[in-house]
Amino acid sequence: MSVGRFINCAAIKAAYVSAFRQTFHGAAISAVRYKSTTPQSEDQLGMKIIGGPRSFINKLEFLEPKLEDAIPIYRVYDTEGKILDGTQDPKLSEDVLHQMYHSMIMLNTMDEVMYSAQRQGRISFYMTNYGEEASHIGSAAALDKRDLVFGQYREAGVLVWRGFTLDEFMDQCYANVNDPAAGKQMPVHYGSRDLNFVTISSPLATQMPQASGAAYALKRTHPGLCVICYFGEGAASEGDAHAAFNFAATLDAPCLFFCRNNGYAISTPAHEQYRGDGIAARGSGYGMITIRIDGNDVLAVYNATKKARQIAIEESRPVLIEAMTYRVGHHSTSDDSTAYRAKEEIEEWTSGDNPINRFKFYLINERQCWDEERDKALAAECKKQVLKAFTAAEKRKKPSPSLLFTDVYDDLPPNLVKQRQEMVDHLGKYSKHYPLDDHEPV
Ligand SMILES: Cc1ncc(C[n+]2csc(CCOP(=O)(O)OP(=O)(O)O)c2C)c(N)n1
Ligand SMILES: [Mg+2]
Repeated sequence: MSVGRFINCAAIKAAYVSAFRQTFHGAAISAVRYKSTTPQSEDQLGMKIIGGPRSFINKLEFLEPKLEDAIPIYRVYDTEGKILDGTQDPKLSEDVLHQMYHSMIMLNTMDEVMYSAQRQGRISFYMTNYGEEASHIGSAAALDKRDLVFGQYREAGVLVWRGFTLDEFMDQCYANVNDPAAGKQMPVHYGSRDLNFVTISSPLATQMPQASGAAYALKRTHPGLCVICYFGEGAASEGDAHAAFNFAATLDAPCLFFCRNNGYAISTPAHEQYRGDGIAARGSGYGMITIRIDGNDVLAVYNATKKARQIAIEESRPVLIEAMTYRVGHHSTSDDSTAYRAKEEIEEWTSGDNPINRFKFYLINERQCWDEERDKALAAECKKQVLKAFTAAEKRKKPSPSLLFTDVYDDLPPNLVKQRQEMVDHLGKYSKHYPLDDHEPV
């Protein structure tokens, strides 16, 4: 009951339609279009109507969402990395292309190692980014590094692109002495003031109204910069998402709302998440310029984000991007996705529409700037670097237990002063029951 229309890609439409039928049949059902049956304009009627220009019809007619009106999906290359329309190839330099590919492989390698580390009980929790590498790297590469990023939690690739080091990733996940939050956040709740990446927070969509507000502030204080706000199609059901869209639209705030529509919100598939034509269809309702893109095509993501950034800044308005992708991994290490989706479905996306392979095919076949030998060498080098950072992070001590009480209040209130003293006394008395040697002194 769904359709996935791509711009510039009639040939592979059929394959995608079937894939999208399975996973995105909520995302591409329909789009509302306004019909014009002999309208009479506001001017003709000589009326002023609050809320903007209106026209009238004298036929009783409801708007019917239609399958064929679904917003199409913009893409640059197909699943084999073949360019569909040469005018759409951004023709990035080999250096930039290699940097993008390197970031995708590094992200992937880090996920592999950290996922296994969690399974072995070495860290408490982890979330992989498998399948969404192109959405992260394509969008991050199109931004100015001074643009402010509000993430949800599955955007580690944006940090890789910006230069967050492997040590920083590992130290946060291990909650060791170098973790800026001193273990008070769960793993993958990264943040970096230096890299203009606002710290991740667990409650869904809280970053969205904050992003609208920050974009409004940036417009006033730093013209020429914008905010990008990443969120999942599941988070888009939160009230905060709607408040964020409306504030950004009415305040003309330069905010890029980047929806990662990966088909699932933990176990809830997109078709149970919403009716209508997915997230993109909401854009026009808020007066936002909008595009739906192939999130597994790194060049489509790059082009769309670059143009969206230009519009947001030059016209001072928000832009909504819906990137269609697929969450290949489990939601997190607390989830087993085979309980609610078929293994064949995962396999189909892993092999049939793999963002890393598609980019690699483009590099090899369209640009002749990559080969299998270099590919193997890159994979080995990334693994070496990730393991080195991983081993170092694991060896570092944990923060002092006293830091449990810092960073919330400037002056610790008396009840917490008392609790801290009780903790110190308790640890002194029962020290042999706690791994205190692994920690900095109390
Ligand atoms: C306000 C709130 N409600 C529920 C949760 C539990 N929760 C964590 S992630 C998640 C699913 C989010 O899905 P989506 O936004 O599509 O992002 P994805 O995990 O697919 O990247 C839910 C329901 C939460 N963290 N916050
Ligand atoms: Mg999702």
